[in-house]
Amino acid sequence: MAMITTVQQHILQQQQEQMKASGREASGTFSWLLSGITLATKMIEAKIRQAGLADVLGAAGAENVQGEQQQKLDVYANQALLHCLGLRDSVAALVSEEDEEPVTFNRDAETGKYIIVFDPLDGSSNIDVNVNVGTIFSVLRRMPAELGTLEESILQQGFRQVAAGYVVYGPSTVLVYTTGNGVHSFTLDPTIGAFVLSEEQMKMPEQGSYYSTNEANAATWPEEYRHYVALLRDGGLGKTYSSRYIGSLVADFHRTLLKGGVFLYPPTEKQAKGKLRLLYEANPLAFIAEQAGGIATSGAGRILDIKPEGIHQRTPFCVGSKREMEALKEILAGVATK
Ligand code: P6P
Repeated sequence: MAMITTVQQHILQQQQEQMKASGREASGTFSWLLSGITLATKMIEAKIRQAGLADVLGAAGAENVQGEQQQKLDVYANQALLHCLGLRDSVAALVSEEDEEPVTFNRDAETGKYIIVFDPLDGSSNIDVNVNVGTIFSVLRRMPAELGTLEESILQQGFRQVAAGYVVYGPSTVLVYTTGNGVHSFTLDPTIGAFVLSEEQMKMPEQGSYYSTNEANAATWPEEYRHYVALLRDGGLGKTYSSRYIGSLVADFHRTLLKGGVFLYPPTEKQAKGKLRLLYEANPLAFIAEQAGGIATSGAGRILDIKPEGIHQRTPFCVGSKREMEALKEILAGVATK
């Protein structure tokens, strides 16, 4: 029987290697924490597979803090993550796209060392048309009390993330994560209910052949973005491009990670600060992109350097292969691309 590596084993190996390098014993706390996330995503996956059968389709009637119609699966996904992670005593706070305020646990700083930020079910409006949706998560370490409050720990810059990942619920269910030591992917094997290693040290191609953006907004983008997309279309980067836009961030990002190219959500007239959320969409995906050799920018600078002001803050979000992103940064810096 071919040897399999589950995500639990992989995380423990990662921790042991990182601890060996630092001379400290892997505490296992971190892998126990991530097992809470993977358990919740398996519960979400099971519920999604039932969608359309058990009447989980359609709005739950409630509205979330974003003023969006909550789909029943949104509510379920949020509850699953809050439940599975709330039981981990290493969690100091949970921040969800679905909740206005963080859920905090009054654990002392020694025990409650981690903050988990997540979008429980991104792209949920696609559920009713059976399009891929995803869960995105980001893990921050709580700062020592003398360096900052729990609130300040939640608003740390993205380069301080200790882990980030997502699960894309599609034809298969794939988990991708990084703890800062490369990007690794796992495929859920429903026969054993485990995420099994499919690829280690994933690298985004230097250049791809897709650009991914909602071109209906092009008229109100800053001019540089229209110029950039025209450059891609006109073969200015030495390749012909095809357009792929699923309208589900995790699916569009996952394709960009595997195939290269670029995903753009620039500022628009309706969303002058961008539409996507910094803490639980842009930051985790930017961490993964950089770990895979890609680049992620807000247009004004590196996503991971942005100092968050609020937990639901939005940002323009452009992410992808080195070649495409360097060309974008040149145009945004006002330097014409050669
Ligand atoms: P638009 C889905 O609602 C979402 O939050 C992301 O998953 C997706 O990338 C984006 O919005 C799509 O936004 O404005 O192009 O429909």
